[in-house]
Amino acid sequence: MFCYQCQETAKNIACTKKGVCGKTSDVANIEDLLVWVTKGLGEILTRMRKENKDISNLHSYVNNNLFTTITNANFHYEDLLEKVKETIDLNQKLIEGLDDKENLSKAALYNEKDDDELKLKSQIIGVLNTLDDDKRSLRELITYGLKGMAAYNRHANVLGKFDENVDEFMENTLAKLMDDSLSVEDLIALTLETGSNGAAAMALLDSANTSAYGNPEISEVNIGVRNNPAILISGHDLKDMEMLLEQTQNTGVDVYTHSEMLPANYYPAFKKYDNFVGNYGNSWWLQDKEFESFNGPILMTTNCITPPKDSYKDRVFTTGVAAYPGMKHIVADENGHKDFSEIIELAKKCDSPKEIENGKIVGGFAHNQVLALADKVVEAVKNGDIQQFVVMAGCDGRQKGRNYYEDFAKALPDDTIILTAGCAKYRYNKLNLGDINGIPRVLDAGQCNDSYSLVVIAQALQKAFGLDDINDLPISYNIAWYEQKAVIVLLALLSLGVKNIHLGPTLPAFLSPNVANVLVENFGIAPIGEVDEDMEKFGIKT
Ligand code: FSO
Ligand code: SF4
Repeated sequence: MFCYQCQETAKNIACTKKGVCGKTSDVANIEDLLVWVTKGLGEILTRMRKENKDISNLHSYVNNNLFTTITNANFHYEDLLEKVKETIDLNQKLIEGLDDKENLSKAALYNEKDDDELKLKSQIIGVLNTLDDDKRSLRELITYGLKGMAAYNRHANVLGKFDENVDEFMENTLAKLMDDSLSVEDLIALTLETGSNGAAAMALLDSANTSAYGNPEISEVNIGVRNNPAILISGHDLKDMEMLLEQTQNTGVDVYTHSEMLPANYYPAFKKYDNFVGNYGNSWWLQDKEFESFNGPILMTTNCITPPKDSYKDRVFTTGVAAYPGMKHIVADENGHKDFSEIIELAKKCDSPKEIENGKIVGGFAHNQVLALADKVVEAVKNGDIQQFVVMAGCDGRQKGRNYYEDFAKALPDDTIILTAGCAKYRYNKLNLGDINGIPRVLDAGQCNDSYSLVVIAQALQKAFGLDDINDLPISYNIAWYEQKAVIVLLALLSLGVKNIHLGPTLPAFLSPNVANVLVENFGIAPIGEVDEDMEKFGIKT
């Protein structure tokens, strides 16, 4: 195995024996094979599009395959092997229907069915097959961006929203990633295009979420517990959230969110369920303690699984692209409906959650809500009550160096506001940082995909202040990354012209020195340093 797709990769070089995330080498290898045959599928779909063939129901294979290889989504070798075989079969079937079958790639033509042969192939098909350091770096940067984009695209598709341009770009780009004639310059251009398509995918998901569930609104979220049996739901899939709330009505079973599902508490459509109690616990990496004390069943709707302890493993269920050996998996029927009755019945037999904290946190500051407060915000900036905004979006993680983000939030002066999205918020959303003229100092827009909201807010402020350049706003970017959705968020920000982003806790291991230089020179990307130094670099007066 050779995997360096996430921030916690071993020694910030690569995981080569076993993943720091807990992934085995077999799983890492079969994921590489799945990505490879999916590149072949991308090429075939691109050709079918040119031949005006109907491919509308085939995009989901691309999205699901890429999404399932995101860090902490799927640890299940047999499940991934099945997906590889299914894709190979699909590729062969689609090739038969092509008018032009000439010059297809090896990935498209690959037609192995034997499990042992597939395993052998998976060991030699990885990242290191691209020999040139810079091309490898850019190809992987784009691949990880596509994985993040696939996740957001899939969430939007599940809610009935599609963007043919996004699908076309993804499939075409998968094919281009196998094209040896593309130069480093071509790949840099493709990286930026990946960012702008990522922004389109995030806009699509934003419209899918808000049209299905309303605009997030200022909300106080209970972080304590009630005395009923309960189910904890984690991950990012709001459709699963809706189905779980529907099915738990009048059963005596409560529902709580964990980690990235916290923003479900901000949507009007979910507030009507009186068994939806609030949020339990913190970000994904603390699940081994928090799932234990929760006592009831847990539903993982997307990535963010950590290897479970035996004490709660049999209470964890997966669905969608998430899978873990030994955990029960809930599949959707042909209409997308999922039957959660087994989880609900199990909940009834479990103790109610143990309280680990109490009180409330405030969130729900996606673009619509913040723009409703725009006059107040603009006035506070003009009269000097707000000195600066700091975008501290992205991911949380286990590494010690991430204390930096809590220290940074604590050290920010009282006239600054943190704009956040993603699980990074758990480093400072319980610090009680107060408010400025009634505007809370931590404005949580939602999940990592809701970083899109932060861009909409920045663009609205740019207009309100009559500025030509988004970088002239009093906004600094101090972003934490962990997995591949953060990669597409970063590329989207770059494509929108945002400069001088500080990225931490470490720069991605998959950036070669030359590619890192391109990002530094053209976009002012910088690693984090010491809190005081960074505060000064951002021009924040303490
Ligand atoms: Fe965090 Fe996990 Fe949303 Fe990621 S929960 S780490 S960026 O998967 O997706 O923000
Ligand atoms: Fe290592 Fe991250 Fe890959 Fe897991 S996903 S194997 S931790 S680089």
